[in-house]
Amino acid sequence: MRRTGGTGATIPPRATATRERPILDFLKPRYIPMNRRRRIYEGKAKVLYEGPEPGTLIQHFKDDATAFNAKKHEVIDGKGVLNNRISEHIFSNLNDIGVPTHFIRRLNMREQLIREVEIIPLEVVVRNVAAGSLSTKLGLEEGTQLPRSIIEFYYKNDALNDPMVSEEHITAFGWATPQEIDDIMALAIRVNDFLSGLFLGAGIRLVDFKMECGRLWEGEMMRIVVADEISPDSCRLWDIKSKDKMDKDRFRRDMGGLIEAYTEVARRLGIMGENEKAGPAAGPRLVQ
Ligand code: AIR
Ligand code: ASP
Repeated sequence: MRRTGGTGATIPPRATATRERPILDFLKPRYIPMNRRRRIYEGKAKVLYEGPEPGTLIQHFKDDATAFNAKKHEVIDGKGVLNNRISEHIFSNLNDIGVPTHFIRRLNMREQLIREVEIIPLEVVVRNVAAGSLSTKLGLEEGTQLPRSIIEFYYKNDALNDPMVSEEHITAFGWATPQEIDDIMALAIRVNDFLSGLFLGAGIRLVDFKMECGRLWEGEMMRIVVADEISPDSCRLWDIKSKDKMDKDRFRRDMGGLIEAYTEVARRLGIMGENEKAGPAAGPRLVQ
């Protein structure tokens, strides 16, 4: 497997002779080097590793960008780091306003600790403005404001190219129950309202986004939570004034400038450290 650039987890030096460890040493928490961790799942842009405690996983953001069901693939240095930070910001805000998510905390530049959930095999897309596949399908000009927000479901299946499905398909094939669909739609609306406001405050229009949900088991109880990631890879974000694209369409449509756009999203959300706001015009800085 390709190793990502130098920004991955740093591996602290390990005790050399295992046999010399004092008894009970195993009780101490310790880092598990990346290559020793059990890999649970590898997707196109992320890897999931076994977490430090039962019921947790580590979500690792790669630099890989794919489009059109991985027919187009490129490694874009730094994308994983930006998506990790942006997704952390969004998920921790969602947790704070009482929208349940799988997110626990960010661990390092590329990784976050998450709760293990049973992923529901649906991509839930919420649209506010016509763009992408909706524009193509219905012949709507990109940028047309929709009469109301529209929720769509796609069946997560690469071999089938993630086909759009209806609630009828979802319940008939047992991917989710009618009650779960209600919960997913209620979550999708709350996430859309929150994200629209968050981005509006940063001078960005939330055109549409994709989210995934999972079942979180707590003893006998189960609830639906927001899972996966929410980042410029999974949203369409347009600058309000210039209408510039600040999302993965820059890659899909060969426009270039993806890292610059994602960095600008992070900067406007106020999540880049003071030192990362490069340039002499950045104003006074905090002395650290
Ligand atoms: N999306 C869908 N599958 C993967 C992703 N990331 C997101 C797109 C876009 C929205 O879902 O990034 O924000 C709708 O995509 P489309 O292609 O159906 O118009
Ligand atoms: N998620 C990708 C896209 O938005 C599809 C893929 O990875 O193939 O185009």
